[in-house]
Amino acid sequence: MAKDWWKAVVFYEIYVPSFKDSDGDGVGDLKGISQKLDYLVDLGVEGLWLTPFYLSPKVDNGYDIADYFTIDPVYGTMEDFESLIEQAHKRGIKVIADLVVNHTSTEHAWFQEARKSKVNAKRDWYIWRKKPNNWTSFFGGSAWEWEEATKEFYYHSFAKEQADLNWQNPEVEQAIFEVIDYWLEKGLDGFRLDVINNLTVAHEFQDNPFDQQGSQVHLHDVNQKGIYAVLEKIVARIKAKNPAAFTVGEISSDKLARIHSYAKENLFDVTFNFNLGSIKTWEAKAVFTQLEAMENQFSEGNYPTLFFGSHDMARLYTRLAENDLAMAKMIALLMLSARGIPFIYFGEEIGMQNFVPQNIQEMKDVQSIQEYDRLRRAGLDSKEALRQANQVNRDQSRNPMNWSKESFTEGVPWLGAGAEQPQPIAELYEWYQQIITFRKKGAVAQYPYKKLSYTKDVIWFQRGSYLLVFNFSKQAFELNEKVIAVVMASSLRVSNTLVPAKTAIIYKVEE
Ligand SMILES: [Ca+2]
Ligand SMILES: [Ca+2]
Repeated sequence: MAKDWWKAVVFYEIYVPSFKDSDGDGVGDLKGISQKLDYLVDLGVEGLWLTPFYLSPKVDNGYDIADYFTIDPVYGTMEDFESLIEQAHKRGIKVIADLVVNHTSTEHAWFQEARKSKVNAKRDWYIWRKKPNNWTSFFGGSAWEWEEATKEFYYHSFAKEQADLNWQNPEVEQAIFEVIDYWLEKGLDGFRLDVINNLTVAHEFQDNPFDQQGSQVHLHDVNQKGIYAVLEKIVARIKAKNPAAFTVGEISSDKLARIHSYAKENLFDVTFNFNLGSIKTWEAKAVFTQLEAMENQFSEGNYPTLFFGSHDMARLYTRLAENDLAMAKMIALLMLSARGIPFIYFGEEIGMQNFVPQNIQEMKDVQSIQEYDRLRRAGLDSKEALRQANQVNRDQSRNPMNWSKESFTEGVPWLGAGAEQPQPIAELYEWYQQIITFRKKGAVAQYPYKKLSYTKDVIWFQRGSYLLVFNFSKQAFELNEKVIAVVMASSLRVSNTLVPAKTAIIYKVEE
């Protein structure tokens, strides 16, 4: 297997509980994914990223792992996993999965041991203090939780049910190495490494400073000095086991230089850069600014990632395309033709929209529930607290895949009703399919940008012998370039050189 197979692949993120339910209990599962592999082949994706399916109490939907070596029964069995890998590989689809090693669930046997006494052999696998400092959790509130039994606080950078592992302890490293070996032996083709720059903290435990808006600056609890050395060892272990394994790091930062610093030789193949994906509106200047910044940061042979949706972001179709098919088609073409490694979030190819809980009982995301409770304590009424909490609610994009109007109707879907979704948009699906097919021919993805440029409301770039034009405006314009032919266009045209409003076009041009 070529070591850099991932450079040509379109990835597809599957949020496991929400993709396909095979047994009618209302929760997506591994067998369900196997049943839909032909759908993914038809769409053209060749890489899957599966969110956690390991044993978990699911306080944070599986990102709180209670046993790294066991499949959670709600998602199936080890046989189901092995069969999924086999079936995927047979179809030329690679599979990567989350490696969540910043923390474990407090239900993990390691933590259950650690909490027993201060002299327990596992005590130092986690981070304990007699007194908390001012560090806050990324889900809100103090990052320290009191343990009455041993009269100390343990550290959790996310929910209190997710205790941070102590990466200064070499035993932790060895234990996680076994996890890595185990899943690569099972046939995984790589890992998406969750919140990976949070792994180490400053062991002087200095208080964090605050910015001018009064928000805490995470100076001492992320991107700490020892982090690169630890990550290099993790990556070395992965590549020793499988030199072709792909690694993508989730770096919590909005600084491209910082994000990029984790994507290089001996570190990750790529890192998620959220700046492009999380832009607020589909506006040419904002998109161009990000493309240009990525181009300046990532040299040739070094790839940024391209995505506008994930299980942590509101759905692309609602948030960015404003429920407008023409805009969704432009976004898709940009994501799949710009320089970088694209990650489609499941359902965006059929135009799935946000799920918005109408009451607190419907809310499942630990982050927004904590925010709701905080707002209620601050005196807001339930309606206003719900409205504000929904703005940070990650359930928005976690609604079940809308396979049809009848999908997820057996049993109770774990989250919301897929049936409330409008019908899947066949035209959008076919557009994704066409672009991916075009991309696979290799005529674009392997070339650097020529003339990446922007004028009012229009972005264009050339790669190889193709010119891509994105007209963000509400007006058509006449293209003043010598073109050979139109290869694909996201809307109807009256002439080859006319670029209608809200339209993206691929032209064949002289190289
Ligand atoms: Ca199920
Ligand atoms: Ca940590």
